[in-house]
Order: sequence, then structure tokens, then C-alpha cells
Amino acid sequence: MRFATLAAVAASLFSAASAVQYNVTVGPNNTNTYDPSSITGVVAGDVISFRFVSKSHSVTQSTFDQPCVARAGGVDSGFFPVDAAATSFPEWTIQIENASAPLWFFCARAPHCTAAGMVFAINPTAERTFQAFQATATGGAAGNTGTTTTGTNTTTTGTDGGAADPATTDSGALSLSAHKLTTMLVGIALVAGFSL
Ligand SMILES: *[C@@H]1O[C@H](CO)[C@@H](O)[C@H](O)[C@H]1NC(C)=O
Ligand SMILES: *[C@@H]1O[C@H](CO)[C@@H](O)[C@H](O)[C@H]1NC(C)=O
Ligand SMILES: *[C@@H]1O[C@H](CO)[C@@H](O)[C@H](O)[C@H]1NC(C)=O
Ligand SMILES: *[C@@H]1O[C@H](CO)[C@@H](O)[C@H](O)[C@H]1NC(C)=O
Ligand SMILES: [Cu+2]
Repeated sequence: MRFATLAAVAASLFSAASAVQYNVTVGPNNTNTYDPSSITGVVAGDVISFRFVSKSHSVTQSTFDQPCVARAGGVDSGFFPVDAAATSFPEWTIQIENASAPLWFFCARAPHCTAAGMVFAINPTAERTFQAFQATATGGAAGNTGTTTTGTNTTTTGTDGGAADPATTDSGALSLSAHKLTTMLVGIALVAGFSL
């Protein structure tokens, strides 16, 4: 009954009353960008849905020091090719299990990260800013300018959505299908805390 298990995980992700769902567009207007490229105020239990709308991009976890290198044990959406004439778009969602440290991501389609600075950050800090992260990605070359969404601080208790099947926390990606009106939810991954 793997499907039932996955469905239960999905239900727990989206039914937590106080969890916030953030929405990020990947590749808007055929650009090599995430919109927004940075989100702050994310707390444990929140979910972030990435909608892939052009080309073939990914959302791949990295580190502040090596923006364009996949982090061992990190989450990775893999590539989502999108036809230029597409009218429905794949979505990939992560749930944040531990928001105590910033989380860093990039597009693994070379050279989007190094050339265009196609990077994404969750809860960057004053010491570790999105701008510094992106500048490292491009080796100092001009990248895109960031857009930030500030989340509400919902000091939630017990919304770790955490009914998380332990098997899902290590490698990251679960695949799951669920129809929505115009989009297809194709995967859910859980982001655990990393000490960086
Ligand atoms: C993200 O999209 C969902 C579904 O369309 C919506 O309910 C939610 O309010 C959006 N989140 C934000 C932060 O706008
Ligand atoms: C995409 O392009 C349209 C038309 O130029 C513009 O209005 C819109 O803001 C752009 N969206 C993004 C996310 O850049
Ligand atoms: C959220 O609110 C709590 C309680 O007021 C506070 O301790 C915490 O620092 C706040 N977090 C952010 C990101 O503002
Ligand atoms: C969250 O992650 C931090 C490191 O980023 C770690 O020190 C802490 O123990 C983690 N908390 C939980 C509840 O796992
Ligand atoms: Cu890309």
C-alpha cells in the first residue's frame, strides 16, 4: 500500500492548519530565474511549491559556500522539461522540517547557476545573504537581482507535518501523483536540518 502511505504523507503536509504554502515559479518568461528567488520567515512545517514553467530546470539543494554543487544528502527535484507550448506545468513541493538554519538551492542545468546565478534561498541571514550566495555562484559576475518574499511568523506548534515517514527524510524525493486543476503535483521531498 505504498500509494496509501504517500497519500497520507501528502494529506499531512497540506492539512496542517497553520503551515504556510509558498509558491515559487521556476523559469518565468523563459528566464533562468526563480521568482521569488529568496523567501524569509519560513518556519518548520511550511511547504514550498515550485512550479516549472519553461525549459528544463531543477531545484537542487546546495550549500552557502558551494552554491552550484549538489549537497550530499540534499533534496533534488531532478529536471522538469517543459514544452514551449505547455498549458499545464509540473509542480514539486518540499516541506521544511527544520528552519533553524538557512537552506540553499540552485538549478543544476549548466550553466544556469554559474552564468545566470540561478539560485534560491530560504531564510538567508544578515551574515549569509542571498546576494552573497548568488555572487559566489557566478564568481562575482552580475547575476539576476533577487526578489524576496517575507513570510508571516506563525509560531506554530506541532506542525512538523512530521508524520513524515522516516524513509522519506534521507534521500529526499518521494514521487507522488495527485491531480490538481491545471497543475500536476509530481513530487514531495522533506528538507531536514543541516548544520550549515
Ligand atoms: C500559494 O498558492 C496556494 C494555492 O494557489 C494559495 O492557497 C496560497 O495562498 C499561495 N501562497 C502564497 C504565500 O501566496
Ligand atoms: C513576465 O513578463 C511580463 C511581460 O513583460 C511581465 O509583466 C511580468 O512581470 C514578467 N514576469 C516575471 C516573473 O518576470
Ligand atoms: C517568530 O516569533 C517568535 C516568537 O515571537 C520569535 O522567537 C522568533 O524569533 C520569530 N522568528 C522570526 C523569523 O521572526
Ligand atoms: C535543526 O537543525 C539544526 C542545525 O541546523 C540542529 O542543530 C538542530 O538540532 C535541529 N533541530 C531539530 C529539532 O532537529
Ligand atoms: Cu535552470
